[in-house]
Parts: sequence; structure tokens; C-alpha cells
Amino acid sequence: MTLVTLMTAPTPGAVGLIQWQGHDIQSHLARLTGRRDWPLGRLFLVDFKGIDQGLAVRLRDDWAQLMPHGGPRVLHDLCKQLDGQASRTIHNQTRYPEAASELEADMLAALAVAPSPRAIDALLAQGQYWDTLHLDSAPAILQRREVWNQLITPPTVVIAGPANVGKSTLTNRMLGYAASLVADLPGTTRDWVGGLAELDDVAVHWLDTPGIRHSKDPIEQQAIAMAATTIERANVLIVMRDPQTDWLTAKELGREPHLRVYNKMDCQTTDEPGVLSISAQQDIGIEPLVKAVLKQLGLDQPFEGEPWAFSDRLYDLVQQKNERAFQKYTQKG
Ligand SMILES: Nc1nc2c(ncn2[C@@H]2O[C@H](COP(=O)(O)OP(=O)(O)OP(=O)(O)O)[C@@H](O)[C@H]2O)c(=O)[nH]1
Ligand SMILES: [Mg+2]
Repeated sequence: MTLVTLMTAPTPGAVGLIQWQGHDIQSHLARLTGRRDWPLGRLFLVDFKGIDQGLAVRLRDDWAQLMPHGGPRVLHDLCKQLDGQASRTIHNQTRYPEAASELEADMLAALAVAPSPRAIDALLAQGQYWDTLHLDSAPAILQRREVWNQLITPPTVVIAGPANVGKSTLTNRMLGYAASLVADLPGTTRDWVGGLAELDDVAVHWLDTPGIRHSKDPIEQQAIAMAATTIERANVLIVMRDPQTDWLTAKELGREPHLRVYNKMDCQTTDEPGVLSISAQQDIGIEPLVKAVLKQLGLDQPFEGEPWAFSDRLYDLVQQKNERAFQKYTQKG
């Protein structure tokens, strides 16, 4: 029996750190990595059962450290592999000794990194919703997880459109400070700019892009090419036009936008259907836009008390419908 402790946070990082303790740790290391010889204090680059390559060191007869890459998937898979080697995993509980159970420790870890204010109440309430494993509602819980996990890992909202329509003005308004350059000159934004914006207590990565136009400036051309990748990865893509310009086509954007925003309505209005009219400069129509973005993300309704499988462990337990492991996970003391 060995003891596995994940020391790094459950968010993406460059390197992960796992403490591995147990009698004759050398033979456990050998079984995991295929390397037999583990002189004390020497680092080796090894393969962790095909899950990842990383560094490992034996520090004492009963203590080793594993340093795989810090992506959540790698750490999760590796901890699971070690569990399979007759280990007991203490995930976050050693980092949060005040937590009464592993569930509570994972909740505190999630609270520490979640940037959305709305995550706070939703996470704090989880203890009471997980009194028993909700076997019947497993599919609903797994589906809901995708939506609510956006409160821990913010989704990306990207604004695109022709030059000079007001994309940066809206971005600045959303971010609450002058992150973007605004100027009455097409091609002002020559690189993507953005930051964390709060939309009704939900944090999102809000990204501005340079106006899409034909340009001879190589830096601007490069920026427009980079914007294409940003647009491709957007969870919500907003396209903007103003009275002087037309909508960019799906071909120009590389995909269909989720929302169409008509800016500068203070100058001239439009009666085009299916379009949100705003004035980024005069602060008109912003609230309906915020609601529309949240609706697109599935986060337009407030959190109703319901179980949310916010940690990877909860996800696995619900998926496997593993009552016994669930008891252990929620057990207090
Ligand atoms: N009247 C009016 N002017 C606006 C509004 N929003 C932005 N503008 C003006 O439009 C001009 C262009 O605004 P930007 O926000 O720089 O436009 P952009 O789309 O980021 O432009 P590029 O970075 O060049 O692609 C500026 O002079 C803004 O002040 C609005 O709602 N009404
Ligand atoms: Mg701009």
C-alpha cells in the first residue's frame, strides 16, 4: 500500500508534483516506469506507463517524487494509474487539512481558482447536494458539468468585424478599463487584446481582434492571421458591424457567428431582425448583449440547487456509478 498526494493545484500548470510514499518505494517505481535502479537523490527522465514522460526521484527508502507535465488530464490519469497499483490517493486533502472530507477539499481547491463570483455559492452548496450519489440522474449531471465547469475554467468570447466598427470600444467597456486601443483610424488594433470580463458574476475571457481588412502592413497581416485562430476557438463568436459597414460573411470569418451586434445606434438605427443594437460608446444595449452571451453559454439561469460534478473525481464516480468509492470520497473525518 502506498500513499499518493497530488501537491500541485488542479488547474493547468507547466509541471505537476506528486508525492509517493510507501514501504520499498523502489519496487513501486520500477513497476511504474520499467527502470529498476533508483539511487537516492538522482533524477531520471522516465515514461509513466505511456501516460506521460517526466522526472522521478527517490528521496528515501519510502518516499519518491514524480514530476509529470502539469496538465489536468495527465495528472488525473497518472493518479488513477497509481491508484491501480494499490495506492491510496489523497488528492487535495493534505493541502486543505481543515476539510472534513475529500469532497470538501476538492471544493476548496476549486474555490481557490474559480474566477467567477457565481462559482462561490454554487460550490459552497455542493456538500448538501451530494448526500448520496445521484445514480438516476447521472446523465443529467454529466451534461450539466460542461456548463457549470465554465465557472471554474472561463469560456472565451471573441469579437470580430471590419475595421473601425467599435470592437475595441466595446471590449474596453466589458473589461472596465482601457485594455484595447481605440482610435478613429481603421487598423488601430494590430494584435489581439483581451482580459477577464465579468458578465453578471460570470467571468469570461473577452478577446478583441483586429479589424478584418485587406492590408499591406505585414504586422497587421500577421495579426489578422492570428485572429483567425482566436475566432476558430471561440466559445461565443460575436460579429459586429456599424452603419457604414456590412456583416462579414461566414467565409470571411471562417465559421458562423453566434451573435450579430450592430454598433453606433446612436448615429443611425437599424430594423434588421435577429440583430442586437448597441452603442458601445454611449453604453446603450449592453445588458441585453450580456444576457445573450450568457444564454449562448447556457449560463443565463441562476444556479438552482443541484449536484454539480465539479471535480474530476466526482465525474469519475458518477460515470462509474461507484457507490462505495463515493462513500469514501464524501466520508467525514
Ligand atoms: N458614435 C459612435 N462611435 C463609436 C461607437 N463605438 C465606437 N465608436 C468610435 O468608432 C471609432 C472606432 O472605434 P474602435 O473601438 O477603435 O473600433 P475597432 O473596431 O476596434 O477598430 P480596429 O481596431 O481598427 O479594427 C472610434 O472613434 C470610436 O470612438 C458608438 O457606439 N457610437
Ligand atoms: Mg480595435
